[in-house]
Amino acid sequence: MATAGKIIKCKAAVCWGANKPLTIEEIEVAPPKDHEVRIKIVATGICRSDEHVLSGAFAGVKFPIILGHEGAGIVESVGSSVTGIKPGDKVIPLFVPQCGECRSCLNPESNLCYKGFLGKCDGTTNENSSRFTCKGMAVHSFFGTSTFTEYTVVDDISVAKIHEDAPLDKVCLIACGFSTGYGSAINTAKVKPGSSCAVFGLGGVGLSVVIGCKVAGASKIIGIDIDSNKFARALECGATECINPKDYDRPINEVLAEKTHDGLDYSFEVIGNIGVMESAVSSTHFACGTTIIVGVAPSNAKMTLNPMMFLTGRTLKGSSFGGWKSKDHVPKLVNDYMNKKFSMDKLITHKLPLEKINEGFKLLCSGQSVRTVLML
Ligand code: PAD
Ligand code: ZN
Ligand code: ZN
Repeated sequence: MATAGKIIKCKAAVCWGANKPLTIEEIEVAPPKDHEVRIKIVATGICRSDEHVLSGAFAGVKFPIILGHEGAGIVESVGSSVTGIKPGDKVIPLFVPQCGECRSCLNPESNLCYKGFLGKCDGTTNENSSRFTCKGMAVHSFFGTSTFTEYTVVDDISVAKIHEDAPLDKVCLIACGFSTGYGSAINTAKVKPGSSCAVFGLGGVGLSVVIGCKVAGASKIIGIDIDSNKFARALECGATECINPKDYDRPINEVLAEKTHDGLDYSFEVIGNIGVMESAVSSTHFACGTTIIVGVAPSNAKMTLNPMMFLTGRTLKGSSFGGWKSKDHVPKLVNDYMNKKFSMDKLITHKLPLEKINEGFKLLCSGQSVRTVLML
């Protein structure tokens, strides 16, 4: 491409601090260094985790920063030593990298690569510096992806090449929300055919858990949300019934125990609320129930659970990015979507240009949207 090796000037939504609106700015994006890839972002979803930064809930974030980790785009140029990816390829930037060498990457049962954001909160590239500047200032990158910009630079361990015909305005959700929910059912819980499941929280990630439970063959999928407006969509995604805890004057675990012959096989917490996590555990069957935590709780939060609940045979697990090994599995998930193994169409409620990004966050916070996809 004509821009290879040169600084690119482009538009980006810059976040200057917690609780401040994003502003659309002209930024400079430096060429990719060794083992880095520069990508033209085409579409990106707005995820709750981006909003957590905006509302100040994420510790360790440095400003100014370009958020966004649910994007898809086309490679513009690659740095030296990059193999398997070339300009023109369709790609998904990965907020969970896969270095292939660390203990997590080598273990077939785990997916949180040591080189990911859990090890470095400001989500910078390999060299711990970003490739963005704005008004002469360095701008940090987020989760190693930064997709709220026309161009971004990521590490080669943080990008997956996908099918050349993949619709980027849909498969961008595979970068986070969809894969997280779907994989927590398929990989982490390993939901069995004929089983009973409950999903607490029916946002974009929760609905993706519902889709995963359905694909896995669960016979009962109960959606739970305090916002009954979420129910119609949950039923369309595969929930067999939906309940609102506000409609009951007794604990929801008692209601669920009655509906499921003493308790669920699987429950999923997809909100980030400690009280709901405790209910999700007590809603499962005492001897064979499994709970998966997907929601991100505040960093200082503590759960209170009686050990007897686990002595009887319950299991409690957590799931990040649905347990997928990102570089290996993201291209397969894209192919599965294209082969119609599952649909994500119900998850996208709004499409907006990048300029309307603040409106997109408002739609998420007011519960009006499931996923807004920004088109760049
Ligand atoms: P969302 O805000 O769109 O959906 C949350 C849903 O929960 C909404 O429908 C709310 O009405 C509902 N809700 C809120 N409080 C309650 C309550 N007390 N009882 C029942 N329902 C309630 O968020 P999302 O679907 O985008 O994300 C959900 C969580 O998943 C959030 O915590 C996010 O940070 C987390 C997440 N985790 C990962 C991961 O890798 N583990 C990845 C992406 C997102
Ligand atoms: Zn996310
Ligand atoms: Zn690794």
